[in-house]
Amino acid sequence: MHSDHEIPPISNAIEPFITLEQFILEQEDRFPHSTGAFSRLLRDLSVAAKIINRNIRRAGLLDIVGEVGTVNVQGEMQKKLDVIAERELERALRKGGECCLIGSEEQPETIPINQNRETKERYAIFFDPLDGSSNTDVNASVGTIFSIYHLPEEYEPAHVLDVALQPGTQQVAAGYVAYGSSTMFVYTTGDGVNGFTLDPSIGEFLLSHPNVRIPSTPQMYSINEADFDDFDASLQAYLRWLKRRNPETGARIRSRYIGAFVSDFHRNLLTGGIYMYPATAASPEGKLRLMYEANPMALIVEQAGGAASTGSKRILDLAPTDLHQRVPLFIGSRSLVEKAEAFLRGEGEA
Ligand code: AHM
Ligand code: MG
Repeated sequence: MHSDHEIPPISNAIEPFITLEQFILEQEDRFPHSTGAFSRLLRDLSVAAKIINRNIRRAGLLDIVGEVGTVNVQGEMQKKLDVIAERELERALRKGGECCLIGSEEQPETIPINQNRETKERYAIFFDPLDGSSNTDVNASVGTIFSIYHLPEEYEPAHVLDVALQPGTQQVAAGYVAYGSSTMFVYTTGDGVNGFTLDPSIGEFLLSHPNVRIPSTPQMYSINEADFDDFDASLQAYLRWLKRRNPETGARIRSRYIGAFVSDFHRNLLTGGIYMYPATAASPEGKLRLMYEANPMALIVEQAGGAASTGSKRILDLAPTDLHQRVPLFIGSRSLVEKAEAFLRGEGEA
């Protein structure tokens, strides 16, 4: 017990630390995909993340908040920080040399890079440079999402997108960076999920969340309920079911919606819960993009023991047809995703 005036001791740190780079290097021997080139690729992404982080942290002080004045391929006004994040990722990947194809939310077409490089290992990377970027104007959380695929040794350059567009099950790795109250780099190579927190004093991501598992008792649901009237009646019924008190415990799931997928996903991954962006009248295919939003998060959530679905199909099994294709998304704790699927099939409880 502590008196009112006594401050309870706070444990200083979890020592000894392992840095993201050390962790990646240690994995090299253990996994077929973790070669030197692959390790360098992850390192390049983490360097870009640190630079993006630096810009976000000072955004209110520099002239980098607000819109650029251009519209991206999604028809959305580009934010200055969208453009900065995109540029830093592209720069890091060009410099590193392991990535041969970039597909970005901010670019209409894929960008071939490092085509003349003598390398057997060629990777394609799809990313959302700054997810939830409308949040930057109000000092709320945002994120970066990435998805990595192997490219074959030989391919016809004109058809590179055809070989790069593969189902999510083929991802070599996937991850995200959450720029929240602290900055975290979370990724999977298909052997569990690990999270690293940036220590700004030494400029390193340190392993803080080893082997993340999504809790089996969900705490949160996340959806833009302003669209309620646009939802299918079966989804409305599911939402009503989510709001009920647990008849045994009296507990009720809480609602949280930040408006930045990375942040909502990250919180639900740690607390247990479900994030939903369904089809609506305005967005009949949903809003989120398969290649750089749904697929990478689907791999992560499955690796953490959760599930990701369109409402009727497993996200990772979808055969992509377009870089920017959209997909309805129900992602999080397996029990809640399966319940959503049941309601959408018309098999929910009354
Ligand atoms: P963005 O990638 O252009 O930022 O769009 C995706 C974002 C998600 O991060 C967020 O969950 C969603 O759009 C919010 O959309 P809405 O305002 O319709 O709820
Ligand atoms: Mg996004």
